[in-house]
Amino acid sequence: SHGSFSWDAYLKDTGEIPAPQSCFKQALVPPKCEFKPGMKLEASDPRNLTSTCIATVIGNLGPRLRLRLDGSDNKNDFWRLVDCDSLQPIGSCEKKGGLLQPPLGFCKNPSYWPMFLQKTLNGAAIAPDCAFITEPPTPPKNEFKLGMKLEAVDRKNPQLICPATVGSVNGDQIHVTFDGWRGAFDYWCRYDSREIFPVNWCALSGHPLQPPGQKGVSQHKQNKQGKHQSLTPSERSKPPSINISTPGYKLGLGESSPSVCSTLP
Ligand code: MLZ
Repeated sequence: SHGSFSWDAYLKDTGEIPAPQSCFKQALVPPKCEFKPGMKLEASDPRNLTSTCIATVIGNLGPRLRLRLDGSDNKNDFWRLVDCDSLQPIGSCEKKGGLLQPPLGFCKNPSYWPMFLQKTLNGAAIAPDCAFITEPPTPPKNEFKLGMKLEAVDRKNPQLICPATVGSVNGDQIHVTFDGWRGAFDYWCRYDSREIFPVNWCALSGHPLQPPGQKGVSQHKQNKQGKHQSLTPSERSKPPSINISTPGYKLGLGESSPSVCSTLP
């Protein structure tokens, strides 16, 4: 229903096969989004996973939320599925005996945090408990095979989900390669990443799906085994031992100067 791209014709055309649903840590039926823009919730800070912060829903695409940490700037928005365990209702942290933390890069003096927190929550729209969906189970092992098709978040443009192919498998990691692009957007992730989805997930969830790129399309059509020869041998060889690309974390200003941040809009 979004755009003109159809998996059906594309898969027939190329003779390639979708990765089975059982490969993915995703619900059989994509969850509904009960969050509305402006609602507040608790989220773990993508730049500091041990701390729980207040976040505001900026928007959503289907069941994916665009979130901003209160007290952070508008350059560090991140995306989470509504069935993600790192999201919880306001009050959950306190119930567990924890304390809400300012985000990394808090835009005010740390001594102002308690007052900031009080003012932030006073009169705020609070996301209802029913909006938080239990995370789906993790598949017991990596069942992805070379050449299988999927839909994947473009981490450089994290609002986008795009047609992709498993370019390599190494232990618990898979190499996500984007169809019709030359490799600049490709990445390694764990098989149980929440950023990869079965074919037709976007259509089922109401999320837009980008069409494949136009780079090397003729090569792609010759390539019925799903081998992606646009990658260099070194790109294909090994996953990184540590994943330094924390979702939602844009490298840039402010890391070493947490007392400074840009003005909120
Ligand atoms: N504006 C960007 C979008 C690229 C999206 C690629 N997704 C795999 C460009 O055209 O470079």
